[in-house]
Amino acid sequence: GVLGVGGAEPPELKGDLLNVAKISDGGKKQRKNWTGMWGELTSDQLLLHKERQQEAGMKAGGKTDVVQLCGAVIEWTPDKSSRKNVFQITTHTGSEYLLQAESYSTASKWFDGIRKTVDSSSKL
Ligand code: I3S
Repeated sequence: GVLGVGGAEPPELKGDLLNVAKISDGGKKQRKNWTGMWGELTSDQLLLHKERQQEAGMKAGGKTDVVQLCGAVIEWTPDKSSRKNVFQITTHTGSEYLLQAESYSTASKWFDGIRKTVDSSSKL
């Protein structure tokens, strides 16, 4: 893709409930287990919060999964689930996450945002 001089700030997204299944942890296959998680996209990470309040930085006792996007690969993966709007993030350490949203507009908004973050953080 073509970025202007200085690049563009990656869009930061939050506030959507995403269905997440971690299917590999550092190359080790995991049993698929879909869980609703609150997404938050930063300049180089996808944070997946168990509790919505964690988006605001408040303690909520839930846990946050941190997906490093530098060197990651993101792709639509219609064959990996019977669900619609499923895409996969493969991190540089070989962890694989399936993400899904009921609405295509929500799924594609996150796909596009994460892809831009992957591109910009992998360039540094
Ligand atoms: O890829 P799979 O094995 O068809 O994924 C399904 C299973 O993980 C299933 O759990 P069990 O392993 O306990 O049967 C889940 O309930 C399904 O949601 C998974 O399929 P989908 O198509 O929803 O990703």
